Amino acid sequence: MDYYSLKMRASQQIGEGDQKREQHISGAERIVSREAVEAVCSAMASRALTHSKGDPDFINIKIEKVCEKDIQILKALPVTRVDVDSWQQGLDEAFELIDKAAELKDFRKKLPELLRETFPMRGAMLYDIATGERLEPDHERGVRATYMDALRSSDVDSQKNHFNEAIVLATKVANAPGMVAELCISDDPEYVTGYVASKELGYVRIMKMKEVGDENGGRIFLFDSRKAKAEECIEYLQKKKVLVDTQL
Ligand code: WAQ
Ligand code: MG
Repeated sequence: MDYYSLKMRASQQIGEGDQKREQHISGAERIVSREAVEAVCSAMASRALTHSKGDPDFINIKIEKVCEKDIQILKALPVTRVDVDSWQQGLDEAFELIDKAAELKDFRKKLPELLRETFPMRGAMLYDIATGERLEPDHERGVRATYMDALRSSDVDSQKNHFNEAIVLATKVANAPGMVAELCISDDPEYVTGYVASKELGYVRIMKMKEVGDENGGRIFLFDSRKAKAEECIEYLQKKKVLVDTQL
């Protein structure tokens, strides 16, 4: 059977004159059967046009054929959840988990700053815990994990299901060569649940990680250059076709 990859991104021009820049509004990735292509494409357009971050003036939807033999099937990370009383406590829990995964002294002190740097980015920061360097070829954009979907998912929701999409992305990312852990906070203003994920930790949902209404969010992929080459990791994130089995 042939599959098709669909990718959507939507943005808006903001600012005046020299300050003019593209603000990312929405993005989505799917891998679906031929029959689902048109419906998914239309759902993507509708999702971009109704996003809470704003009204996009640029929407790009790219459709590509994918050979079944090039697709890797992964088992979804096991999910646990951490309930917290406040977003401050949630962030604290997340930093604690990341700190342990990175095995670096005082690393958590750096995390708020790193997280802030991800806020304007469309992709994720790829941070090398061995050298303290950022490895994204384009720091403004970051690296994007692409070509992934849930196995057997034929749904064509024009509304985003944050959890379903995040478990797919986190599972792909956790399986990338040299990946140590991921930290994620949505940039959708009304979505306050975030997560920390890795092969060892699984997918740890942290129920509150920011204030309602806050449009800042981002992702940090913690990578260890002693375990793999950065190029290999980026190649996997950006090119490898992955379907995630969430029913195992
Ligand atoms: N690859 C890399 N980074 C990405 C990608 C991608 N494919 N998609 C988004 N990002 C970055 C980008 O900088 C966004 O600003 C940021 O992550 C947040 O993206 O269990 O919805 O799509 O309920 O807003 C977590 C679900 C939802 C938690 C996360 O992120 C749960 C979410 P968003
Ligand atoms: Mg978002």
